Amino acid sequence: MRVFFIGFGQAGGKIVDMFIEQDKRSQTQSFRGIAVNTARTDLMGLKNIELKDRLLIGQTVVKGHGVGTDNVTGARVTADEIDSIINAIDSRGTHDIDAFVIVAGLGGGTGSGGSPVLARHLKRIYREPVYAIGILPAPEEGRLYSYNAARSLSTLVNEADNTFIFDNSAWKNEGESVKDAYSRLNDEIVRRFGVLFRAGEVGKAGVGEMVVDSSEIINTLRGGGISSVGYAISEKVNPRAKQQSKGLFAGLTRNKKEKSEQVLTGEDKSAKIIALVRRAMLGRLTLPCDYSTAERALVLLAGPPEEMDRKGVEKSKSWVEENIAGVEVRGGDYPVQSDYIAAVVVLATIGNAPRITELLETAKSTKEEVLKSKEKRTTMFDDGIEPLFE
Ligand SMILES: Nc1nc2c(ncn2[C@@H]2O[C@H](COP(=O)(O)OP(=O)(O)O)[C@@H](O)[C@H]2O)c(=O)[nH]1
Ligand SMILES: [Mg+2]
Repeated sequence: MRVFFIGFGQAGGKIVDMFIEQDKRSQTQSFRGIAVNTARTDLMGLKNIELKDRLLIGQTVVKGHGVGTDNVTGARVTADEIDSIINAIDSRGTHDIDAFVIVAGLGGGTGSGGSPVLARHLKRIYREPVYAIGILPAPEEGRLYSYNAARSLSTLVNEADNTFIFDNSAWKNEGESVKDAYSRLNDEIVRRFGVLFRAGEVGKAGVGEMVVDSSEIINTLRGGGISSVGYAISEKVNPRAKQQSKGLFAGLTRNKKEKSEQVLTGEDKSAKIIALVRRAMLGRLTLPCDYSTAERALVLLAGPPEEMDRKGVEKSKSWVEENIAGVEVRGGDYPVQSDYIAAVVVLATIGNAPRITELLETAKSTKEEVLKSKEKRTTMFDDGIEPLFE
């Protein structure tokens, strides 16, 4: 699918920059992207998005210094300057794209406030679906971040056609700070969504047996709400490449297992694919959630054409269907020149995710406390003394 990415705020910009980098190296060029921010330095730090595609907004309000964690200001400057954002998108070209994807960290200010506003306008102007990848803050970032994320997400789900969630707290390691984890987390994000959004594009490795086109991705996502993505990668499947990569030891390492891999039967191939899809769905999801509440699903397999197997794909689709709430499971394969098979499972329109419930509860109690402390501040001076002026 051909995707137009908009990276909003610092996290969003960095991640879209990585999608563009990945696309340059890929066998199909199917991504384009711009970055929007209120902070000049964040835009300067990008590497792959062209300079003319980096848009600074809110200059009259924050003078290029960013809105901090004030997402209300983030939303306001986005609304005020929506025409220049749309102009930047139009000048990059939209006639051949299949979808827009807005990427943002929901806990901060610019991306948190700006992305719901942008989603609304994109939907008003273009016919293509508008998706979002929203990143949830870790609780250790403080309650303001959770509060911002809850407000942003509640708005975003109503504006975007579907919102994929990536939860920073589920992905950072014990004892590791969120900041130290960023680059590893971003790799995980770009790897998963790169496979998903590139589905259906025809590269050098030819056309798959069961091709997934963009309309199938779009149909999977049409229930709206929030979605989560699972991913798994196989061991090296190409014995010749394995041999080469081992250099000096190549001749010595041809053990039984490798030999048997060269004569994989259909049964083996399909078992391998089913196992991989199971690992993708039962492993760590971008948003840990109860997969049995998903309304729809999409199963994607990317790998060398000789490793693909129609029966394996069909069987794994049935397995996913038995495990989710709905009955609509789409899927297929797409060939890439690679030594690995990657499986992506999209769990679309999730009914229950404890992390989201927790986030909304934190936000509610934070709001009540903010209101109470405001009350205290005003009652302290509320003892009948006349102010000098009103
Ligand atoms: N996964 C990931 N999260 C990030 C990254 N940078 C910032 N965040 C998170 O995104 C949220 C918003 O931060 P930021 O993007 O700086 O805010 P903004 O620039 O005002 O939109 C916070 O919860 C950060 O922890 C990043 O590179 N990767
Ligand atoms: Mg920041």
